[in-house]
Amino acid sequence: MLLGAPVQEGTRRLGCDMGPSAFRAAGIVGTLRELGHDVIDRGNLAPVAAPARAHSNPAVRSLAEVVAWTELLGEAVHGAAGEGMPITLGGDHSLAAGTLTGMSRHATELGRPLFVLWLDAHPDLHTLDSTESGNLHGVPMAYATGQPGFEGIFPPLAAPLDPSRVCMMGIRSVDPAERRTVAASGITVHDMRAIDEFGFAALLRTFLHQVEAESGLLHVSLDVDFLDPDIAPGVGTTVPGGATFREAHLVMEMLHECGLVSSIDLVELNPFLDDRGRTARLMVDLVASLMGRRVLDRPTRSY
Ligand code: 4U7
Ligand code: MN
Ligand code: MN
Ligand code: MN
Repeated sequence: MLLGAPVQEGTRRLGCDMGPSAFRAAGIVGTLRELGHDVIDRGNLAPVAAPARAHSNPAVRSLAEVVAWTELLGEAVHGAAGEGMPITLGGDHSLAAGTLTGMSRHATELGRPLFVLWLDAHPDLHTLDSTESGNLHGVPMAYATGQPGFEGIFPPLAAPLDPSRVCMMGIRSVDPAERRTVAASGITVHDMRAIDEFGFAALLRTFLHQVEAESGLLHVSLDVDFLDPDIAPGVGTTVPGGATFREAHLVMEMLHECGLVSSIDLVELNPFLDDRGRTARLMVDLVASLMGRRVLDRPTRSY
């Protein structure tokens, strides 16, 4: 189930609103159908205009818009999860507040724990009080893991994510306030240093075994800036030293083999900054690997 979420109010740089169109132009629907999946493209969602909302942190921008997207996506993703696998086409990463709201409700109804694999250069762990940029694509994980200051502003989650069920990979840009949250929260954060040292496969395998052991649902949130900017220039927040082409495909292939992925965010694609659709095509190819494309057939769960 494809849901377009052309939100760009979570970032200062315009262009993410064209993300859903670029995913479609790069052939996401046909690619998934060729792999044998039934695909329903629900088109793009649009929240009703919300009155502006102030916050005691004057840096915070577009709060009302992001809250409206969170409510809308919470409903839409919850509904879609009951029928299939919601794949949300962003849009900036603030939309994960909404997709996680929806998946949290779905998981709670099923009585299963929700796990999150966060693939990003950034941990997106700012609170509304700690953000200095005021860009709300930097806050969704603080919201979803129950950090303070979102109550009464954002909709409550059915259950805040248990930090021990969150794994972040690819991290290489962390602000001081986020660093403190990482240390205090118990979230597993594999920065690029850890990945250089141990490799994606070993670290991801450990996490997937945990999801499997607890019969969890696994939500995957893929920020374009997880990838190295040399292969994925179409994003506003490039950070050098990201995942390579093969590392990213390996992660996707392992996710397919584990068979536990319940829902996906594809976020931060900025077609205005892309090089003739290259980043959009790479993201679609990564989704193909996650959804079953492989070089040679392998036994399932061969990792
Ligand atoms: B993204 C940043 F200061 N931390 O808060 C901020 F470095 O969704 C970046 O991961 C946030 O792309 C990046 O603005 C959000 C900055
Ligand atoms: Mn992000
Ligand atoms: Mn339901
Ligand atoms: Mn990022």
